[in-house]
Amino acid sequence: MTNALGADQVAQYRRDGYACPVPALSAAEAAEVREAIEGFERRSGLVAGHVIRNKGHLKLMRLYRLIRHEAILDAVESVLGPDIMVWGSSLFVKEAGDPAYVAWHQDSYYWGLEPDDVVSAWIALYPSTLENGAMRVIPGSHKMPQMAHRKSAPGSANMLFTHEELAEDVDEAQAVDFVLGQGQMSLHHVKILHGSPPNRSPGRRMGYAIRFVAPHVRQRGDMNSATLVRGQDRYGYFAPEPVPARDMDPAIVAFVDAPLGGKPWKEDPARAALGRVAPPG
Ligand SMILES: O=C(O)CCC(=O)C(=O)O
Repeated sequence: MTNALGADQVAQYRRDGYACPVPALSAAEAAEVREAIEGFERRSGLVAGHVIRNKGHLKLMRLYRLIRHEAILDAVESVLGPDIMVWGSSLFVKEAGDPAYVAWHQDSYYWGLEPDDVVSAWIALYPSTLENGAMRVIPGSHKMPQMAHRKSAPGSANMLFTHEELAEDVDEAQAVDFVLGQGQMSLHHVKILHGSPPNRSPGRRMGYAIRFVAPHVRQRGDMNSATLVRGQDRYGYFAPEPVPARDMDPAIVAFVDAPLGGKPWKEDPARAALGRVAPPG
């Protein structure tokens, strides 16, 4: 059975820039993915929200399987079409009572992907609630021109890597909260304004966001690798990524975490040597 979005949800995605909630994983599958992440934390003593924050699908085998999950891809296909690549993934963890928040921003501001056929599937690995800091969006903001961003105040608890935020005030009265049950997901457009408040609950909040692109999308800058997960790549704009054979393979971790700002990935011989075409989805 397919998990394609209904016509009303596709219309909502086009009009408002999001679809939510969308079924994705069973509660058991969500618990299994969570356990893969938390088991890694227990074994390594490391903080997953830092160590596998970026492209975790190349670091943990369970996440590599997750990016090919048929139900997730069916829903993504409804908005991107049949050819789908994973350009990135991000793990967002907010601990109980954590002041960390995600400032209002547009992903398009700093990803450098064009055109905007780019959608994030944010999968709730614990339920995502108003109390624990569910994500919020401004419906329709994906149709606004690209907006200016600025650095957040030094010492602020903004979780974004770039420590940036929208340069103007947001009318939060317009915001829609993405309340999700464990295993449900939201889909959001790369240009939609979004953010999330701190976790005021006694439990953890954890979401895994997979960044899907259509193969005709191009990357400005140097983060240009991606993994084909469904259909065909007729363009070759992204360097293929290595296929992990085990959790935290040191060579693959080096591939993912090499500092940005150097050579484009496609032109970097060390990364090119590591890259192999991923098996078709
Ligand atoms: O997890 C959050 O609260 C924010 C996630 C986010 O900014 C994103 O997935 O683009």
